[in-house]
Formats: sequence, C-alpha cells, structure tokens
Amino acid sequence: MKDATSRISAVLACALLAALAIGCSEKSAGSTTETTNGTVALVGVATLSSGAPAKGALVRLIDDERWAELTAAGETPVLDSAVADETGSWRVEGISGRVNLQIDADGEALLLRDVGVADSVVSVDAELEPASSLEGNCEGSHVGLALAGTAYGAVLKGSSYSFPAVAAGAYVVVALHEAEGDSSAELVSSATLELEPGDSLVRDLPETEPRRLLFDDFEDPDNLTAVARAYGIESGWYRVSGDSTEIHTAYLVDSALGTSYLWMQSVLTREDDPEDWTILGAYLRPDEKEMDLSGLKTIEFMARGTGVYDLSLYSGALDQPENIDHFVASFTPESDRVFGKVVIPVSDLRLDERSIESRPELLWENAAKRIKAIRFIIRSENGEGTFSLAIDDVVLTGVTLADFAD
Ligand SMILES: [Ca+2]
Repeated sequence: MKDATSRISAVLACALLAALAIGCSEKSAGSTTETTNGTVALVGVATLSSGAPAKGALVRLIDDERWAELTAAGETPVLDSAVADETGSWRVEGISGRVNLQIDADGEALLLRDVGVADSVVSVDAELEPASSLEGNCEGSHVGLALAGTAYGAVLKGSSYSFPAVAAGAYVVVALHEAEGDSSAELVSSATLELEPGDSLVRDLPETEPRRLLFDDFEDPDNLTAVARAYGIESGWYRVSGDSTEIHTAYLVDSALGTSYLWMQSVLTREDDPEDWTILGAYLRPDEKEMDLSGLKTIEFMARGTGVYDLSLYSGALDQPENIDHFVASFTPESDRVFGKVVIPVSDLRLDERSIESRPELLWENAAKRIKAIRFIIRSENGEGTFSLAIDDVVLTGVTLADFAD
C-alpha cells in the first residue's frame, strides 16, 4: 500500500511496531524473582533521581499486547495500578504475563517495557528520571493522541497538543480517529520519536488520515461518485440487467434525514434462471482502472429494501463477463422502511460459484490487487417479484483516497 510508512493503521501493526521500534529497556532497574508459596505479584521500590523514596508515585501496569485493541475500543490498557508508600514501596497482585510498567511521580517518571510477571513474586526496584515533555502542532480530525504501549494521552487544545510529563524513551505517537457508526476508534501511527530524560521536545506531527474512504454519499446531482468528484472526472453508478428484467434507478432525497441516496427497483420474472438479474455498479476509478485494494478491511453502507443481494467486488484477475459475481457476500436489508447499517468484512467475501468454475484456485489476496468495480446484484434464483434497494454512504475501510492515486 502506498504511504504505508506514515499511516500504519492496522491496530495490530501499531502494537507490533511499538514492540519492534522500542524493544526492551530495563535501564535504571533491577529485577529479581523469588518463589513464595505460589503468590503472583509484582513488587518494587521506586526511588527519585535524588535517591529519595518516590513517595506517592503512581505505578501502572499496562497490557502492551492488547494496548491498541483496548485503546481503540475506548477501554483503558491499564491492568492495575498502585501508589507507592512513604518508602517508595508498591505492590500489585494477580497480574501475570508480560506488561509495561509505567511509574510517574512529581516531575519524574520511568517506563519499563516487557516486564515479565511469572508465577511468583517479581521485584522491580526502579530509579526514576526527570520527566520529559513533548508538544507541538498536529492538524487533523483526530480526537486524541497517545503514546503506544503507555497510559500517556495528550492534552489537546485547538491544533496544538502536549504531553506535559512523560518518561524518557522511544515512542510511537498514535492518533485516534472516531470511527463512524460503531464504538471503536481507528488508530493511525503518526510519528516515532525519542525522548531523553528532562527533554522539552517541540515537534509538529504530520496530519493523520483515517484509513476510511467515503466511496459515495450520493449527494451529487450529476450522479458522480464521491471518489469521482475527488478526481474531477465523470463517473457514476451504472445498471445492467438480464433479458427480462425491468429496472428503475433514481437519486431520491429524504428531506427528514437531510440526505439523498440511490434507489433501485428490479422486476425479476424468471425464477430459478440465473440470467434474470440486475446489477447496480460503479467503477472504483473513473477510468475503470484496476485498483489494489489489498488493504481493504470492510465494505460498509446503509441499506433498506427487499430481497437478497450480493455485494460483489469485480476483479480483473478473473477476466470474466460483467454478470459474474466474482468475490461476493450476500446481505438482506433488515427493513424496507428504515436504513440499517451493513458491514461486510473482506473475510466474508467468497468466490462465487460461477467464478469458481473458471478459477477455483484464485484467492482473495490475489484478486484484491485488481479490483475494478463494486456492485450490488440481485438474481431471480433468490425469488421472483419486484424488489427494491436503497443505499447510502458506501465506505471502504482500510484504504484512503491516496491508495486510489496513480
Ligand atoms: Ca447521502
């Protein structure tokens, strides 16, 4: 994918990148393990750089492996926390596995990555270092900035951001974008940087873009797709049908919802005859060029209507006529009156039976590199009669407009 270095959006890739870029650092700390009657605990003594006990230091154990997943879901990655007592001692029980240990005191901090908590008592004595600060400008539609694998989140004010006091170390800055329609945010890595103890780093971060492409919102009176409008080239939805199918399509306006949408009605008369079908389709690119959609995660849209439809991605890898479904997933609108959201993950796409005959070995990952069109198809083998489909807000996740560039 183009721009992969600046926009590694896969949630797991963030965690992986964080692990690769940062590695394990155990400086300023010594850890020992003792076995005491099966008690699982992480204990330690936190000391300030002056040598004084870090009284009142906040100790947090962070789930590094699930950090991205939890953060995207709006949940805390902090597994447990403790406050150091007057001697700087702290203790957390009941945690096992490998965690990141973040300790923050007044003006001092320490982050230890990949600390193993075995089935015993692990002792981590840590000397804190002067905290660093990070600030600058970051334009864009993000709703938050965080340092991967930590509990640090930025203070946002307009287009400026600041992390006022963080532990020294190497970090991946992750931008959180609101995902439409569901509760998960999208995480996009924005920058990697390194902070020395006591640093006051001013760094403007590149604007991040969620990997979410509005393919069409059907708001153009000339029937151009949103992608076509971005290119300034004429390309819209087309309809094709088998011999005996009557079809009507229109852009309709719902004044109550304040939006317009695409509507199609098909009259299918030849039951059990796969030649009776209707396709409503649009080329991804106005020039019908094949696009690499390897990064595609889901196809999402609003739908209402009647009948059983196939959502089809038409791949040039199959070299077959238009009426072949190619990679498909079927869906049935929940209601004829109210729009409902349909989310189709690419893992649901299957090579349809007509395409299997000619290319049984073709895998999605190969077909995905040569996608030409997205189509909604209804066939009389699913029923005879008059069927309607209204669609709006077709979104492709995992890709951006930049992926559609030459
Ligand atoms: Ca619309």
